[in-house]
Amino acid sequence: FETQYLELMRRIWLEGDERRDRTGIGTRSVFGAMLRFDLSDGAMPLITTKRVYWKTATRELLWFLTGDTNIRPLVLQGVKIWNEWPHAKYVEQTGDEISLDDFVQRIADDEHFAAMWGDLGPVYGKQWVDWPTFQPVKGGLFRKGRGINQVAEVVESLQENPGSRRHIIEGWNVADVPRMALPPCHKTYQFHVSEGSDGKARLNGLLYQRSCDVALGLPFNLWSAALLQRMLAQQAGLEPGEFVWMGGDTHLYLNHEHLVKEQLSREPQGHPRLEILRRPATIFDYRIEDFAVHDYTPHEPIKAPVAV
Ligand code: THF
Repeated sequence: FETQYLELMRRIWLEGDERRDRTGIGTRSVFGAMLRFDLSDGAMPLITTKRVYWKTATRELLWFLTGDTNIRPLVLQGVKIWNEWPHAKYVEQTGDEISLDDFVQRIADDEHFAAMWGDLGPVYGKQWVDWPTFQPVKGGLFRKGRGINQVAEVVESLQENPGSRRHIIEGWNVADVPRMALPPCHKTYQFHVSEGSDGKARLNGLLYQRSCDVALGLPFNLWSAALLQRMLAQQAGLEPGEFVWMGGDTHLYLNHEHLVKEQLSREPQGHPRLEILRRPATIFDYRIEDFAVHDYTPHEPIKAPVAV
């Protein structure tokens, strides 16, 4: 599997179109890409040619499942991956040239400040578990309805109607996109139940990602999507099946050249496996301690700046 990832990286670097992007850094990019991975026997698409902080990605996924969109709970757990966006917005809107570190410290120390400046808008968490609805009332007015918990509905539909082609979790809320700090990249998840050769029902998953930072984001996104699939399989009483990843604009940032060169010089090593240590009552009750990774002996981390 990892060979597919490295091959994609090589192809983008050598053959990708060079284009200017929203962040001003510039990318090389291909449009349309696919990776496939078999999750049976605990196998996970965890990259070994650099160390991937799978616990960080797991904390992020658990935070999505709480429905929260404020970075404070992540900051309090030492997860830094969303800090740049609220910081940039704060500096832009107030003219206060506070450093990123000082800003993040203030988010941790000051609950009121965090409520004002730590929110990313109605991003993943909100759409996944509380997609806003409106009901028409008299006179062309609308009243706020109860939000839709797409994740709970998928768990239910997997159990009640496994053969359905509608097991979908969608992040791209067209009406809400303008209010998001960043529109969703990993935007559509589809799940699918098939019968394995052993006669057991297997849960397959597909993630469609509209835009993909192959060096920094993709290792996180692969882990998180496969983890969500494993959790859903456990909840629905299914065996983990195949995981398929599809990318739209699939790119490498030009300032990630050192990472690309270094990573392409390395060989994958070992076959990491994920063990889920207990079966929580619902999909919303998992904790970080529930996950153990075995046989993960990656190469050294490779640092690279995130484009904001
Ligand atoms: N924007 C860009 N330009 N790239 C992304 O990968 C990305 N995301 C999320 C939203 N916007 C994005 C944020 N996710 C890292 C990892 C994931 C992120 C953002 C940053 C990162 O810096 N990883 C480092 C350090 C990890 C750590 O400190 O724990 C790494 O080496 O992996 C993709 O969805």
